[in-house]
Amino acid sequence: KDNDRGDRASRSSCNSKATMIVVSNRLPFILKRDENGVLQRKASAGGLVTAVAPVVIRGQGNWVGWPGIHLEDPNEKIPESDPNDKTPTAGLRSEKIVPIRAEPKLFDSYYNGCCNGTFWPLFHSMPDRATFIADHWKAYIKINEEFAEKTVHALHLLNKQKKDKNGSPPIVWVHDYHLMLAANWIRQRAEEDEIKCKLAFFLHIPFPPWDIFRLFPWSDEVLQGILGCDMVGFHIEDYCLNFIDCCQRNLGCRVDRKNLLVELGDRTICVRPLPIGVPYERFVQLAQNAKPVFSTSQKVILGVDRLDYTKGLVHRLKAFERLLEKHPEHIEKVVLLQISVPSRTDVKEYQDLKEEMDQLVGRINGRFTTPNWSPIRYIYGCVGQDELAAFYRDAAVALVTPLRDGMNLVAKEFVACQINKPPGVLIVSPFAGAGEMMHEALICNPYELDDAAEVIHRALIMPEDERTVRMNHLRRREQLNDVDSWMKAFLKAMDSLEEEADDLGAT
Ligand code: GDG
Repeated sequence: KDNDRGDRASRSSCNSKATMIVVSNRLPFILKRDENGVLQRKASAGGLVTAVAPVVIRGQGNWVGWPGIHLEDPNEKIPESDPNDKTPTAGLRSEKIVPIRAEPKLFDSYYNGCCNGTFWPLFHSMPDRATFIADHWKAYIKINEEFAEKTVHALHLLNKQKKDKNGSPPIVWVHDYHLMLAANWIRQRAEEDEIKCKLAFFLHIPFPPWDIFRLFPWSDEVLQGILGCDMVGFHIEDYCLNFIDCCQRNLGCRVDRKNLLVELGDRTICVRPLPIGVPYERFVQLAQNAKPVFSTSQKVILGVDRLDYTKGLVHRLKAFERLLEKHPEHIEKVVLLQISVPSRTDVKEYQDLKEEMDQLVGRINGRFTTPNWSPIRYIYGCVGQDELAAFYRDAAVALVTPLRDGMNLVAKEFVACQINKPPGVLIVSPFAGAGEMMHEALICNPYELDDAAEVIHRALIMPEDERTVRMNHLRRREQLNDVDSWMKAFLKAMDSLEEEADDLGAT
C-alpha cells in the first residue's frame, strides 16, 4: 500500500512565501578555522539542506544550530559565504544565522550522552544499548533551553522587521531527536511575549512503540516538549501511530487515530507522515556525468552506510558469507563493495563496531580469497558524490539492510542513479522506513542469515525483464516524491493546519 497521505500531499503544488526559522542541531554548514584562525564556512551537500535552505532564504528567515566548533568569543561574527560558493546555503546571510554557543562539557553530555547514548538506541528499539543518566538528561534540558531562547530572540527580530503585521506568522521548524523539548518552551515564551508563530517538529529517526518509549524515565517530558508544536511529522504512518499511542497512554491525551490528531489541553496537534525524498534529478545528473569506477567484470553488490550499529553491517557481512557457502557458483563472480563512513568515532561502541567489522572482513576474505579474487572490498571512509553516483549506477545489487532506520536515503539515491539498461536490483530491509514504500525492491530480514543469503542469490540471478519492471516503478516513485515535494508537502500541511484541527473526532 502506498503511503497515500504523503503521496497526495507531495503532488500538490505549494508556493508558500512563509518566513521560516529552521532549528536543527547542526547549522547547514560547518565552521572551520583556517591557518590564520579566521572562521570559514564549509558547505554541506545533503538533500535536506538543498530543499530547505532556498525556502529559508526566500522568506528571509533564520537557521538556528550548532556550528560544528565551540565559539568562545561571544562577539565573534559568523562569516559570509565564499563568493565562489554555489551551494544552496550560499545565500544565507550571516545575520540570518543563529549559532548555538555552549560550554563544551555540557554540549558533550547533551550530544554524546543523551542524544546518541540514549535517544539514538532507544528510538531504534535497541534499549539494551541505551544509557539512562540523569546528568545527561539535565544537559539535554539545558541545551534545548538554549536553542529555544535563541529561537525566541530570532522571532522577536523578525517580528520587529515585519512590515505586514497581518501577514501569515512565521513557521518555526524544529528538527530531530536532539531537540524534542525546545518547541514547548518556544511556544510558551512566544505566547508570553505575544508573538505569533506556527510550530512544527520533524523526526528523522523512527518513533518507537510505547513499550520501548516508556523505558525512558522522563518520557512524559519528551512528549510534552514535542506537543508544544502545532504539527508533528514523521517519515511513515507507523511512527505517527506509535507517537499517538504514547500520547494517549503516557499523558492520557484524547486522540484520533484515523485523522492522526492529539488533543492536549485546549490545543489540537496534527501528526503527519511526511516521507522524505532525495534530490532525484541531481543524482541522475551525477550518474550521467560520472566516469566508470569498477575495473572488474564481476558483479558488484554495494553497501553504503555510516558505520553505525543500527545499519546491520555485521549481519550483512555474515549474510554475504552465507551466500558464498550456500552458492559457491558466485565465487569469483561477485564482489561486495562496502563503504562505511566513520561516525561518532569518539564513542566506544562505535570504536568496537569498527574493530568487529575489520576482523570480520579479514576473516571472510581470508576464508574465500583466491589468487585472482577477494570477495569483499571494504572502504572505511567517505567517497566524493561523483564517485558515489558511479557506484550506485554500476552496482548490480544494492544491499540496504539496516536493523532499524527512520527512512534510509541510500536506497532512494541508488534507484535515482540506476540509469544503465538493464538495471540492477535493490534489496531493502522491512525495518527501514524506505522498506515500507519501495514495494518493488526485494525485501530481506537482516536477522535471518539463510533467508538474507537467498534474497541476495535471487537478486543476482534475476532476469533482465523483471529487473527492468521493478526498477522502472521504483524510479518513477522517487522522481515524483523527491525532496522538493517533501518540502512542499510540509508547507502544505502547515497551511491547512486550522481546518484539520477542527476535525478531532472519535478516539
Ligand atoms: C538519518 C536517519 C533518514 C553515505 N556515504 C557517503 C555519503 N553518504 C550519504 C548518503 C546519504 C546519507 O549519507 C546517509 O543517509 P541515510 O538516510 O542513509 O542515513 P542517516 O545518516 O542515518 O540519516 C535516516 C535520514 O536521517 C533523513 O531523514 O533517512 O533514517 O537515520 O545521503 O548519500 N555521501 C558521500 N560519500 C559517502 O561515502 N558523498
